[in-house]
Amino acid sequence: MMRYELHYWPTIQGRGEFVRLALEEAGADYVDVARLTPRQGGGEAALLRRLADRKVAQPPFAPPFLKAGRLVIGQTANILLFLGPRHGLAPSGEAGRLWAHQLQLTIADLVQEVHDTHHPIASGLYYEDQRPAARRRAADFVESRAPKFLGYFEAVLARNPAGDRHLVGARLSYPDLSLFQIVAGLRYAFPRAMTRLEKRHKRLVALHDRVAARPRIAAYLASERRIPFSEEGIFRHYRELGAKP
Ligand SMILES: N[C@@H](CCC(=O)N[C@@H](CS)C(=O)NCC(=O)O)C(=O)O
Repeated sequence: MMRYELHYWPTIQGRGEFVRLALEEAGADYVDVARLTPRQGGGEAALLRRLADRKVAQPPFAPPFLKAGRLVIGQTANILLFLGPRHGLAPSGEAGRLWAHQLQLTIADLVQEVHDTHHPIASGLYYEDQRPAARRRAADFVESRAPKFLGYFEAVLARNPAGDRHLVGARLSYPDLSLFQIVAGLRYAFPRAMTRLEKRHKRLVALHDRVAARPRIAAYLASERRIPFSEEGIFRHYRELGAKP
Protein backbone atom coordinates (compact mmCIF):
# COMPACT_ATOMS: atom_id res chain seq x y z
CA MET A 1 0.00 0.00 0.00
CA MET A 2 1.32 3.44 -0.91
CA ARG A 3 1.36 6.42 1.44
CA TYR A 4 -1.20 8.96 0.29
CA GLU A 5 -0.61 12.69 0.55
CA LEU A 6 -3.72 14.71 1.34
CA HIS A 7 -3.37 18.38 0.53
CA TYR A 8 -5.88 20.65 2.20
CA TRP A 9 -6.08 23.81 4.30
CA PRO A 10 -4.44 22.92 7.62
CA THR A 11 -6.79 24.63 10.09
CA ILE A 12 -10.30 23.68 8.95
CA GLN A 13 -12.37 20.56 8.35
CA GLY A 14 -13.86 22.00 5.16
CA ARG A 15 -14.18 19.77 2.13
CA GLY A 16 -11.01 17.98 3.11
CA GLU A 17 -12.93 16.34 5.94
CA PHE A 18 -14.89 14.12 3.56
CA VAL A 19 -11.57 12.71 2.34
CA ARG A 20 -10.08 12.46 5.85
CA LEU A 21 -13.09 10.42 7.02
CA ALA A 22 -12.67 7.93 4.17
CA LEU A 23 -8.91 7.62 4.76
CA GLU A 24 -9.47 7.15 8.49
CA GLU A 25 -12.21 4.53 8.08
CA ALA A 26 -9.99 2.69 5.59
CA GLY A 27 -7.05 2.71 8.01
CA ALA A 28 -5.05 4.08 5.08
CA ASP A 29 -1.48 5.27 5.38
CA TYR A 30 -1.72 9.01 4.70
CA VAL A 31 -0.15 12.27 5.62
CA ASP A 32 -2.14 15.50 5.92
CA VAL A 33 0.67 17.45 4.34
CA ALA A 34 -0.26 21.06 5.11
CA ARG A 35 -0.64 20.15 8.79
CA LEU A 36 3.04 19.28 9.02
CA THR A 37 5.38 22.04 10.17
CA PRO A 38 6.96 24.28 7.53
CA ARG A 39 10.29 22.52 8.24
CA GLN A 40 8.64 19.21 7.39
CA GLY A 41 7.27 20.67 4.15
CA GLY A 42 3.84 21.60 5.53
CA GLY A 43 1.96 24.78 6.31
CA GLU A 44 -0.35 26.96 4.27
CA ALA A 45 2.52 28.54 2.32
CA ALA A 46 3.61 25.10 1.11
CA LEU A 47 0.06 24.32 0.01
CA LEU A 48 -0.15 27.58 -1.93
CA ARG A 49 3.23 26.85 -3.54
CA ARG A 50 1.98 23.44 -4.66
CA LEU A 51 -1.17 24.95 -6.12
CA ALA A 52 0.93 27.44 -8.08
CA ASP A 53 3.46 24.86 -9.27
CA ARG A 54 3.79 25.39 -13.02
CA LYS A 55 5.41 22.01 -13.50
CA VAL A 56 2.15 20.14 -12.76
CA ALA A 57 0.56 19.35 -16.12
CA GLN A 58 -2.88 18.54 -14.70
CA PRO A 59 -3.21 20.94 -11.76
CA PRO A 60 -6.14 20.86 -9.32
CA PHE A 61 -8.21 24.05 -9.24
CA ALA A 62 -8.52 24.08 -5.46
CA PRO A 63 -7.89 21.90 -2.40
CA PRO A 64 -8.56 19.18 -1.46
CA PHE A 65 -6.33 17.15 -3.72
CA LEU A 66 -4.75 13.78 -3.16
CA LYS A 67 -1.38 12.55 -4.31
CA ALA A 68 -1.35 8.81 -4.87
CA GLY A 69 1.99 7.85 -6.36
CA ARG A 70 2.18 9.77 -9.63
CA LEU A 71 -1.52 10.63 -9.64
CA VAL A 72 -2.71 14.04 -8.46
CA ILE A 73 -6.49 13.91 -8.02
CA GLY A 74 -8.64 16.98 -7.37
CA GLN A 75 -12.34 17.47 -6.59
CA THR A 76 -13.65 15.85 -3.40
CA ALA A 77 -16.10 13.52 -5.12
CA ASN A 78 -13.43 12.47 -7.62
CA ILE A 79 -10.97 11.66 -4.82
CA LEU A 80 -13.62 9.50 -3.16
CA LEU A 81 -14.45 7.83 -6.46
CA PHE A 82 -10.77 6.83 -6.56
CA LEU A 83 -10.42 5.77 -2.90
CA GLY A 84 -13.78 4.00 -2.50
CA PRO A 85 -13.19 0.80 -4.47
CA ARG A 86 -9.53 0.60 -3.37
CA HIS A 87 -10.50 0.43 0.29
CA GLY A 88 -13.80 -1.46 0.33
CA LEU A 89 -15.78 1.77 0.69
CA ALA A 90 -17.74 1.44 -2.58
CA PRO A 91 -19.46 -1.37 -4.44
CA SER A 92 -17.36 -3.26 -6.97
CA GLY A 93 -19.89 -3.11 -9.85
CA GLU A 94 -20.26 -0.14 -12.19
CA ALA A 95 -23.91 0.58 -11.33
CA GLY A 96 -23.16 0.68 -7.60
CA ARG A 97 -20.09 2.86 -8.10
CA LEU A 98 -22.04 5.33 -10.20
CA TRP A 99 -24.80 5.46 -7.59
CA ALA A 100 -22.29 6.16 -4.82
CA HIS A 101 -20.68 8.87 -6.96
CA GLN A 102 -24.07 10.40 -7.78
CA LEU A 103 -24.89 10.62 -4.07
CA GLN A 104 -21.48 12.19 -3.38
CA LEU A 105 -22.05 14.82 -6.08
CA THR A 106 -25.40 15.64 -4.49
CA ILE A 107 -23.62 15.99 -1.14
CA ALA A 108 -21.19 18.38 -2.88
CA ASP A 109 -24.16 20.46 -4.07
CA LEU A 110 -25.46 20.59 -0.50
CA VAL A 111 -22.02 21.57 0.82
CA GLN A 112 -21.91 24.46 -1.64
CA GLU A 113 -25.33 25.65 -0.46
CA VAL A 114 -24.17 25.48 3.16
CA HIS A 115 -21.14 27.58 2.20
CA ASP A 116 -23.40 30.08 0.48
CA THR A 117 -25.41 30.68 3.66
CA HIS A 118 -22.47 32.69 5.02
CA HIS A 119 -21.00 33.76 1.67
CA PRO A 120 -24.06 34.42 -0.50
CA ILE A 121 -22.54 37.23 -2.57
CA ALA A 122 -18.85 36.45 -2.98
CA SER A 123 -16.40 33.87 -1.58
CA GLY A 124 -13.70 36.55 -1.62
CA LEU A 125 -15.59 38.94 0.67
CA TYR A 126 -15.69 38.66 4.44
CA TYR A 127 -18.87 37.32 6.01
CA GLU A 128 -19.18 40.67 7.81
CA ASP A 129 -19.46 42.38 4.41
CA GLN A 130 -22.45 40.30 3.30
CA ARG A 131 -24.45 39.89 6.49
CA PRO A 132 -27.91 41.03 5.30
CA ALA A 133 -27.78 38.71 2.27
CA ALA A 134 -26.45 35.90 4.47
CA ARG A 135 -29.47 36.28 6.76
CA ARG A 136 -31.88 35.89 3.88
CA ARG A 137 -29.95 33.03 2.32
CA ALA A 138 -29.60 31.13 5.60
CA ALA A 139 -33.28 31.57 6.42
CA ASP A 140 -34.22 30.10 3.06
CA PHE A 141 -31.67 27.33 3.53
CA VAL A 142 -33.13 26.11 6.81
CA GLU A 143 -36.75 26.55 5.72
CA SER A 144 -36.51 25.10 2.26
CA ARG A 145 -33.18 23.72 1.01
CA ALA A 146 -32.00 21.75 4.04
CA PRO A 147 -35.35 19.94 4.36
CA LYS A 148 -35.28 19.14 0.64
CA PHE A 149 -31.75 17.69 0.73
CA LEU A 150 -32.22 15.84 4.04
CA GLY A 151 -35.60 14.53 2.87
CA TYR A 152 -33.91 13.21 -0.26
CA PHE A 153 -31.23 11.32 1.67
CA GLU A 154 -33.83 9.99 4.13
CA ALA A 155 -35.84 8.67 1.18
CA VAL A 156 -32.72 7.09 -0.35
CA LEU A 157 -32.14 5.23 2.92
CA ALA A 158 -35.80 4.18 3.14
CA ARG A 159 -35.84 2.92 -0.46
CA ASN A 160 -32.54 1.05 -0.38
CA PRO A 161 -33.57 -2.52 -1.30
CA ALA A 162 -30.77 -3.83 0.94
CA GLY A 163 -32.12 -2.00 4.01
CA ASP A 164 -32.11 1.45 5.56
CA ARG A 165 -28.78 1.18 7.40
CA HIS A 166 -26.77 2.36 4.39
CA LEU A 167 -27.19 4.61 1.39
CA VAL A 168 -25.71 2.12 -1.08
CA GLY A 169 -26.32 -1.62 -0.84
CA ALA A 170 -25.82 -3.58 2.36
CA ARG A 171 -22.42 -2.21 3.38
CA LEU A 172 -20.86 1.03 4.51
CA SER A 173 -19.66 3.20 1.63
CA TYR A 174 -18.01 6.60 1.45
CA PRO A 175 -21.30 8.57 1.01
CA ASP A 176 -22.39 7.20 4.41
CA LEU A 177 -19.27 8.75 5.95
CA SER A 178 -19.96 12.05 4.20
CA LEU A 179 -23.56 12.08 5.37
CA PHE A 180 -22.31 11.67 8.94
CA GLN A 181 -20.28 14.84 8.40
CA ILE A 182 -23.31 16.65 6.95
CA VAL A 183 -25.44 15.87 10.01
CA ALA A 184 -22.60 16.79 12.40
CA GLY A 185 -21.92 20.02 10.51
CA LEU A 186 -25.56 21.09 10.29
CA ARG A 187 -25.97 20.44 14.02
CA TYR A 188 -23.05 22.78 14.65
CA ALA A 189 -24.17 25.49 12.24
CA PHE A 190 -27.94 25.43 12.71
CA PRO A 191 -28.65 23.71 16.06
CA ARG A 192 -32.22 24.97 16.46
CA ALA A 193 -33.28 24.05 12.93
CA MET A 194 -31.64 20.65 13.27
CA THR A 195 -33.53 19.89 16.47
CA ARG A 196 -36.69 20.31 14.43
CA LEU A 197 -35.43 18.57 11.31
CA GLU A 198 -33.97 15.53 13.03
CA LYS A 199 -37.46 14.46 14.18
CA ARG A 200 -38.41 13.92 10.53
CA HIS A 201 -35.13 12.26 9.50
CA LYS A 202 -34.68 9.40 11.91
CA ARG A 203 -32.81 7.12 9.51
CA LEU A 204 -30.30 9.83 8.77
CA VAL A 205 -29.69 10.48 12.46
CA ALA A 206 -29.32 6.74 13.08
CA LEU A 207 -26.78 6.56 10.24
CA HIS A 208 -24.86 9.47 11.78
CA ASP A 209 -24.77 7.69 15.16
CA ARG A 210 -23.65 4.38 13.67
CA VAL A 211 -20.82 6.02 11.72
CA ALA A 212 -19.71 7.99 14.80
CA ALA A 213 -19.52 4.73 16.76
CA ARG A 214 -17.37 2.85 14.24
CA PRO A 215 -14.09 2.10 16.01
CA ARG A 216 -11.77 3.88 13.58
CA ILE A 217 -14.09 6.89 13.20
CA ALA A 218 -14.62 7.13 16.98
CA ALA A 219 -10.85 7.04 17.50
CA TYR A 220 -10.36 9.69 14.82
CA LEU A 221 -13.04 11.98 16.27
CA ALA A 222 -11.40 11.75 19.69
CA SER A 223 -7.94 12.47 18.29
CA GLU A 224 -6.14 15.72 17.52
CA ARG A 225 -6.36 14.86 13.85
CA ARG A 226 -10.03 15.91 13.94
CA ILE A 227 -9.98 19.71 13.67
CA PRO A 228 -12.87 21.31 15.60
CA PHE A 229 -15.70 23.09 13.78
CA SER A 230 -15.12 26.82 13.60
CA GLU A 231 -16.22 30.03 11.91
CA GLU A 232 -13.47 29.56 9.31
CA GLY A 233 -14.87 26.40 7.78
CA ILE A 234 -17.89 25.42 5.67
CA PHE A 235 -20.21 24.81 8.62
CA ARG A 236 -20.24 28.01 10.66
CA HIS A 237 -22.34 28.94 13.63
CA TYR A 238 -23.48 32.54 13.61
CA ARG A 239 -26.28 33.23 16.08
CA GLU A 240 -28.01 35.62 13.71
CA LEU A 241 -28.25 33.10 10.87
CA GLY A 242 -30.86 30.42 10.43
CA ALA A 243 -33.79 32.23 12.00
CA LYS A 244 -36.79 33.58 10.12
CA PRO A 245 -35.90 37.03 8.64
N1 LIG B 1 -15.79 21.33 -6.10
C1 LIG B 1 -14.56 21.35 -5.36
C2 LIG B 1 -14.49 22.66 -4.61
C3 LIG B 1 -13.13 22.93 -4.02
C4 LIG B 1 -13.14 24.18 -3.19
O1 LIG B 1 -14.00 25.07 -3.36
N2 LIG B 1 -12.19 24.26 -2.27
C5 LIG B 1 -12.13 25.41 -1.38
C6 LIG B 1 -11.80 24.99 0.01
S1 LIG B 1 -13.08 23.98 0.67
C7 LIG B 1 -11.07 26.37 -1.87
O2 LIG B 1 -9.98 26.43 -1.33
N3 LIG B 1 -11.41 27.13 -2.91
C8 LIG B 1 -10.54 28.13 -3.46
C9 LIG B 1 -11.22 28.80 -4.63
O3 LIG B 1 -12.33 28.39 -5.00
O4 LIG B 1 -10.63 29.73 -5.14
C10 LIG B 1 -14.50 20.14 -4.43
O5 LIG B 1 -15.56 19.60 -4.07
O6 LIG B 1 -13.40 19.71 -4.04
